[in-house]
Amino acid sequence: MKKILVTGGAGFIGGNFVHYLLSRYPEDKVICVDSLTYAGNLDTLSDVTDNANFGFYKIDITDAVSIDKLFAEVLPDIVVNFAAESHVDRSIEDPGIFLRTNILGVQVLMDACRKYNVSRYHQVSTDEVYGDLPLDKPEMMFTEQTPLHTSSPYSASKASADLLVMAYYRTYKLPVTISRCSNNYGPYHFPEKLIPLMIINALYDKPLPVYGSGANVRDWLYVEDHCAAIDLIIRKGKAGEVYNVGGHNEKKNIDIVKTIVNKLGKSERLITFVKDRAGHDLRYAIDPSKIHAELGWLPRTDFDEGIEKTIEWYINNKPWWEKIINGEYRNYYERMYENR
Ligand code: NAD
Ligand code: TDX
Repeated sequence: MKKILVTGGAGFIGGNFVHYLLSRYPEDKVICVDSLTYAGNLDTLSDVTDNANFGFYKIDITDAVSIDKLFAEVLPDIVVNFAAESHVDRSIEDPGIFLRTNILGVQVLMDACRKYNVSRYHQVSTDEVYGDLPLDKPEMMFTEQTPLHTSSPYSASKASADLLVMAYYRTYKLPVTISRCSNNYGPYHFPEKLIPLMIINALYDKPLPVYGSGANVRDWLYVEDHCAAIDLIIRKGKAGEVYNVGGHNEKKNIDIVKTIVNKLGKSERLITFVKDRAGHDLRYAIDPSKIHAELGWLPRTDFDEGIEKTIEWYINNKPWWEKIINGEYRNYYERMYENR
């Protein structure tokens, strides 16, 4: 039996990871810590709250006193940190909270891991720490050796955290691992992100705001495949190692939007080109050969199947996202998209 502490478990990927663990490891305990920011949502966990192997604590990871108290009580074996401010556009608007949560929060968690002899601290990082690749060199991909070279306050905060994690490995011998994954998609994805935003707007026949010309490329992975990769890394990965995670699934933004429009039977006339994101990364592409060779990980869901499952999930789970888009999110949407 293992006690796995999952921070940020009320968010998109953390929520999927909680479900992943509880359905596959009935002997393990899963303790979720989340401060429930605008992106955290207990509805995402409503079907596991009665599970005897699950516990939830509303705590901010930058609150060192509460985190220490929790570790003393729970004594986790493994900590997996998903908690973060995760949206690039919000980091451009207001960087401060990104630095606090994404860097100082990591320090607080790792100090607690040291004090309570946690056997693995896993940092969920991102491919954005490598910066971007040119559009006209399709052979170029990010490997674990690619230098960190960030573009947005968000990616700079994630890269800073990665440096701190490796410093704790070298200095204190804290048994850490890092995963750097490409763009995820799937159930429980917060509506501010490209794929859910386009599905929801298309369902309402609202304009579909594509930044710039829509030529930017992202490398998409179904969220359950990311969860499987992290699960493998925390159980079989080597301390002190970084693992890239991605499924060789590069798509232009405009093609993603057209796929969604066509699968929903809507008109491409809904597509509206709007002002580009400042510092917009051109292309991400992950080389996942290390995690494949060393841990045997391969993605299981291809894009066509994954996007259909995702669209179906949004159609069948309207109450989950309607509650969000009818709340404070309205102000965000207005700020970000009106008169853009
Ligand atoms: P999300 O924004 O959906 O969820 C983040 C969660 O963290 C929310 O539940 C929020 O309440 C919680 N949180 C935020 N600040 C906190 C704090 N100070 N204390 C405690 N909880 C806090 O994000 P996501 O898309 O699920 O991303 C999860 C992690 O994966 C992030 O670290 C992100 O950098 C990384 N990542 C995301 C993607 C992607 O495509 N979404 C890809 C690669 C890596
Ligand atoms: O309305 C939009 N229109 C648009 O054209 C939005 C919200 C996005 N875009 C573009 C910007 C990006 O090129 O779509 C692409 C994807 O955008 P996001 O969903 O905001 O994701 P991205 O910026 O690529 O970052 C995501 O992947 C890496 C996650 O949000 C990060 O947390 C993760 O680290």
